[in-house]
Amino acid sequence: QPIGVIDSGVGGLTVAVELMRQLPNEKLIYLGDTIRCPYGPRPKEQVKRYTWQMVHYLLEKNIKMLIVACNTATAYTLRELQSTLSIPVIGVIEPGARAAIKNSKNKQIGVIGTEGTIKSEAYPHTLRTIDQSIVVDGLACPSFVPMIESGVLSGPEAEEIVSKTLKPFKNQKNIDTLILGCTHYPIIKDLIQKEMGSHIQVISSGEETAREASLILAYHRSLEQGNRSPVHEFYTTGDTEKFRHVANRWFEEPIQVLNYVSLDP
Ligand code: DGN
Repeated sequence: QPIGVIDSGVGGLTVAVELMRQLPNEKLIYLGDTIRCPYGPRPKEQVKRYTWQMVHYLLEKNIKMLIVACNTATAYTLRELQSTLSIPVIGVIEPGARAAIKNSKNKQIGVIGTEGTIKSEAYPHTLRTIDQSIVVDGLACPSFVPMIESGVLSGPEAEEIVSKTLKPFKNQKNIDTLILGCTHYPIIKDLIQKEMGSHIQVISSGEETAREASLILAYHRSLEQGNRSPVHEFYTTGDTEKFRHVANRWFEEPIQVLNYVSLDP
């Protein structure tokens, strides 16, 4: 069975790459809602509806796990998906938050994302659930996703947009770690890193999300192995029909495998 991955567009590919690297034997089915991208400025209810539409499409494809590789959709829909679906559902916010906390020394963490993600306060909430003393600064970068979806990934235009947008964060905040709270942003990570300076550690959630997916898969595999009823094998050196006749009266379930075996005297 495949793993389903959804995003509002190409951003989730940054997570898909990590999934493919860490889980080379798992098949992915990716759905990017490119035509309705960006999700960032859309109202919560609309993002939820679009997300559910993508999820229903992938459920038809019989996925065994869902990765919501979009921070905006994760912020608005993760809990609902997790409590409704019978398959494991993983979002990108918690893994990203964990990675940032692991990295930060001064406990001052910056988050950049879509307006929706920043407004939802999902990152400050998640970060402080893990460690109450974390100080979080958020900044919405609404121009990044349309720029990336249109294929502008480097050059003077991209540099100018990135520099203008990140200005409020540069040199004014004491953060030592910056979470890319939008799965599109790792695509322009180099530009962001250059703008912020090398003293800031820039964190993408892809790697940590893929690690969580592989842990959950391993756990489910071990559960399956534990629960699968063993198929017993019965052999007789005598008449198999007579043996089966007695066995089937004695056992509640008919015996599946019954073979004649000849042993050396
Ligand atoms: N990749 C989406 C996210 O992580 O939030 C981008 C959202 C958007 O569509 N603007």
